[in-house]
Amino acid sequence: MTIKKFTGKTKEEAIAKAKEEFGEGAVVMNVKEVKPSGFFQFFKSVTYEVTAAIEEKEKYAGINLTADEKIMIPPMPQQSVIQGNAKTTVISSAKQQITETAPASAVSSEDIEKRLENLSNMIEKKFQTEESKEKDIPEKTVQNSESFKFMKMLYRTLLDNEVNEKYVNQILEEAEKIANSNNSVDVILSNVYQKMILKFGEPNCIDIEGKKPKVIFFIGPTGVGKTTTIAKIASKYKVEQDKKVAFLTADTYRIAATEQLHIYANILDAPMSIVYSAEELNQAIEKVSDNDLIFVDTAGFSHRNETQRMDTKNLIDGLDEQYEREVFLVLSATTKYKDLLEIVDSYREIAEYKLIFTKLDETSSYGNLLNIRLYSGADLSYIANGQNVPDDIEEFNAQMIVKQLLGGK
Ligand SMILES: Nc1nc2c(ncn2[C@@H]2O[C@H](COP(=O)(O)OP(=O)(O)OP(=O)(O)O)[C@@H](O)[C@H]2O)c(=O)[nH]1
Ligand SMILES: [Mg+2]
Repeated sequence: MTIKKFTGKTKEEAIAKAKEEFGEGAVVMNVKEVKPSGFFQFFKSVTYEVTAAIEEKEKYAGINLTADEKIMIPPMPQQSVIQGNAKTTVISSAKQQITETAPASAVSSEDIEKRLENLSNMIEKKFQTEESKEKDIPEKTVQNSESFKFMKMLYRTLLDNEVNEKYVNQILEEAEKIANSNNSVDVILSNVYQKMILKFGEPNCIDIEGKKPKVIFFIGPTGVGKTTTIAKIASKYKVEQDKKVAFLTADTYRIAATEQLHIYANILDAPMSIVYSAEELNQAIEKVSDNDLIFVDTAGFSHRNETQRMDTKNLIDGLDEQYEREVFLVLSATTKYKDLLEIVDSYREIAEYKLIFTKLDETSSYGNLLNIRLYSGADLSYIANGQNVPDDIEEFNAQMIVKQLLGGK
């Protein structure tokens, strides 16, 4: 894995530079706002520093980020084996690993170190508790037993966070190769962290550069937050990026549903109309085709309701070919894993979608984000974490979620 920093006037510019050099497989590990300093700081603007990583090219090309993937962990360089000193801090071993695997041109990676340091404190505490329970392990097996206890602790933490056992096993199987090579827990931790970020992949949000107007459908079960999420996202693009937005709703099942979207449209001073069929959809789009983004709200329904499912499918399929479309499946992070599997399967028949998770504020276990990402193979895009429009939404951030899944705060 090669890690390097890129700077730009905006976060997007820095990421674009990373992609230019590393290609589309580049994974953003960290984004930092760099405030100007020094005497002339008031005349300088903020810059952004992005730390990006890339797997070795030939290996990355073969990686499929879906459930049955087999990610090959590059063998650790021999020097990074820290014999008999598993207590070495994450900082030093991660640093050692990074400097050994990165080319000479790569800059240092304090951001990753800082991130891992927090994790390391947490791990260290849990680890000491484990250790005190198993005091009578013979001296010479300490290195192995520490890796073993660490793996056990990791296993429990991921399961506690409701990562499905199948994926926990997959993650640990990968880490086991590192553990068996006598690496310290710190090296194992930094590898698991990086691999989990790769599994999540980059967020795939609305492509605002494409042809205009872009028609964006929001589909999903009842009450997951489709309408609220539309209002949040539309407002973000209108206010922050000066995009022209319009709303359409095909949710004609509930009287209150159209009223809800109407209120948001009024606040944003954006046009809104109701459509009953694909034909009406295309007519309505034509009327607001000078907008950049046209958000289409759909009725929430039980994924077992075949009629409503076909209605939504016909609506999306009926979109005139001249328009670019994106479809987002909105899911609540509080829904049970088993139900989520049925939902993603049944919605797959409607259209190819990207995932939005809502209600992260109502759960402390984010395992389903990884489970569903791996099960469906669909990209994650936004996450919503509260009822406030427009504030409680952000682009999916793999670093934050992986940290939480590994027990960090
Ligand atoms: N806590 C929390 N509540 C949310 C979030 N997103 C939406 N909600 C709430 O969930 C409820 C349902 O939201 P809607 O936007 O009406 O959901 P919907 O998917 O459009 O519902 P239907 O159109 O009936 O299928 C509302 O009370 C929202 O305020 C979130 O991220 N966190
Ligand atoms: Mg709704």
